[in-house]
Amino acid sequence: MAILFSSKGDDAERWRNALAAEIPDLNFRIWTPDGATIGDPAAIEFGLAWGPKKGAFKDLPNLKAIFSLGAGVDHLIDRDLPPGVPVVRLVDPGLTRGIREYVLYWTIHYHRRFAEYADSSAAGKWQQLPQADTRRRRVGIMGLGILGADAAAHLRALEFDVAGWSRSAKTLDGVESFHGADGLAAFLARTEILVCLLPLTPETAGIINADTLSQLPKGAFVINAARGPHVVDTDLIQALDSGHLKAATLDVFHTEPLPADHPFWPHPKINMTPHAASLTTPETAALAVADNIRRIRAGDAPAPIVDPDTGY
Ligand code: NDP
Ligand code: OXD
Repeated sequence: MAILFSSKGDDAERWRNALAAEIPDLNFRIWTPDGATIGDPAAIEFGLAWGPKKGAFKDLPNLKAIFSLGAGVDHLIDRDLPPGVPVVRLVDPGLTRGIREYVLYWTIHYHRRFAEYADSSAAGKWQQLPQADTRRRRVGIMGLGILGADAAAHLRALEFDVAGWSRSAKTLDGVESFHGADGLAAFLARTEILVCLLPLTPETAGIINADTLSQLPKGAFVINAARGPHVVDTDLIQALDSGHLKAATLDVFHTEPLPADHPFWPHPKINMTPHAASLTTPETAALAVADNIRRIRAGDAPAPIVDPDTGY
């Protein structure tokens, strides 16, 4: 039994070791363009991938599942994956914790006006600002799945006024739920700090645009920790430059690494991180992958499987 690894950026040796610790009899093979390292294609039952080369998982007659190395699966689009083989998303408490920290950090940063304190400090100015109250700060999370629901629960623990927007209606303790196209306007109108944790699909691409940004109250903040193409870059810059938005935090971009001449780099109201809101850690993520391999071996379905119709 073997697993075939194909990723641009992930550390193959760490994955090999982490999986070996869980499933010692799992052969770990690394994809190369000439196919030389694959060995017997019939022995490969699993794929493990982030942005694999097109066709890397073709012609493997016993392939049972392809595991995404991330929570998102847009990196698997147009990769000529074999039809009918389930694609399994990564759900890893380590990944969830990272996003939680990122969302809490930036929400508190904006809520407590820490950038203004940093400016005062740099200018040698002693100036207190009015104390903000979390109970009166309206945070809105687009995407109430594994990551969005977790972030919402932890924001609630700090007593933020939290709402979420998803495809289907949700019942989450203390979180106001909006859903579907019909629920978007009301969700945006009440949201002072907008957090995007949506998957990238044809329906969600470009969702942070001039129209949706204009529906946020003046002085709002945007935190995008999902995918770059959720944002129409020029619309975001326009909303910041006009003063409608106060600031934005971006972790993800249309092109990564962000090109050196992109106008986001010098923008004074944009805070950026290099797709590092939460990094996949092999030592924790391998537990989830190994768990699913055991399920498949026992004749059960892995989870969560991507729905090809919705794309997430
Ligand atoms: P889930 O699939 O668990 O959740 C997705 C959520 O988005 C669900 O609530 C879903 O609604 C909602 N949604 C999907 N499509 C729509 C739509 N058209 N309209 C409204 N809501 C919609 O995903 P995760 O929480 O695990 O991950 C979310 C994303 O976070 C990933 O796809 C990835 O892109 C990004 N990510 C970024 C990282 C980073 O470091 N920057 C790290 C990890 C993930 P419903 O519940 O009704 O299905
Ligand atoms: C992910 C990511 O999808 O790292 O997990 O972006």
